[in-house]
Amino acid sequence: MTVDRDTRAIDATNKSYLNVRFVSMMDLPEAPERLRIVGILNVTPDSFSDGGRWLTPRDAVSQGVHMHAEGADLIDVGGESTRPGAFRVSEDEELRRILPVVRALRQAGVPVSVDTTRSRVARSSLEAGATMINDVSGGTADPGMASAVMEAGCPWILMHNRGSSATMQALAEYTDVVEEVADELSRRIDAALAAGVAAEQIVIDPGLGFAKRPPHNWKLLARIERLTSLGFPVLIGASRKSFLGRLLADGQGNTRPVLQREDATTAITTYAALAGVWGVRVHDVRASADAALAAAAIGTAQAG
Ligand code: PMM
Repeated sequence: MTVDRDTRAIDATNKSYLNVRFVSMMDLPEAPERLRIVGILNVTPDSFSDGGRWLTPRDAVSQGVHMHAEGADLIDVGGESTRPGAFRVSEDEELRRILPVVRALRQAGVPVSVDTTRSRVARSSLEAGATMINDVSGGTADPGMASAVMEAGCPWILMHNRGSSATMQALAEYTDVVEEVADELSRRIDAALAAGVAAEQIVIDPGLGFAKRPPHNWKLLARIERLTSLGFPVLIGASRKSFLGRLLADGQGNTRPVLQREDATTAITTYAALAGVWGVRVHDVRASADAALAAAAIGTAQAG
């Protein structure tokens, strides 16, 4: 198979690749010798940290360009909040929010990932130039998602979750969270492979905060090698999440406000880099990009 990445046309077997950008891990920005940084860009009114901040395409695009300049390898654009209890938006509304941003970021030369659980949104985003699909349902929300990413050949983040945003917190019951998340992710990987998705397309994510309580998140971080040993790149999304707010609570038990959880986020980025994780999904790109570089420098010095 030959791939013409500029025209997006593909001289493929008999698959319907035409007009769909064929991307693979190789198409991600030049593999850095460090942890990858995925910058978060929620074009939603209600995401817990940046909700409502980048509502106009213009603001969203300038924030995406800014994060890219600060060291983000990809910008993850989301048009629907995934926080527990969030209301679902229609597909059309999700597309209306994200497509202009995806197109403009691509035009600005910024690699884009799209945070969606819907195959129609994924397909349209890939046609608009997205490089990667970030699916917080791990492929379970929409049976058409596997064929959408298979046809595009793009990287696909399979995140661990249980239930929906309405039910996930009630499903945060585990006997051994690390083994259960590893098993459930393995099943999602098997389903993706059975649907024809290539192993090279798959990235896995423990889904911190999704059907997980704080001790579950800490256990998953502590034993992250159980997930890296599955043989797929691992992405971690800890940025500003409520388990960090609880960790940093004041003497009265008030959780640390969202925007004051950055240093703890950066500590987790450093840990992730040293633990062989592939990437982190963060709001404050500069701090995590610097931490990733410092960790990589230590790694280089150890090797030399
Ligand atoms: N967390 C959120 C949204 N999307 N995607 C992946 N792959 N991993 C995550 O941990 C994750 C995600 C929720 O955080 P946000 O509201 O700040 O985007």
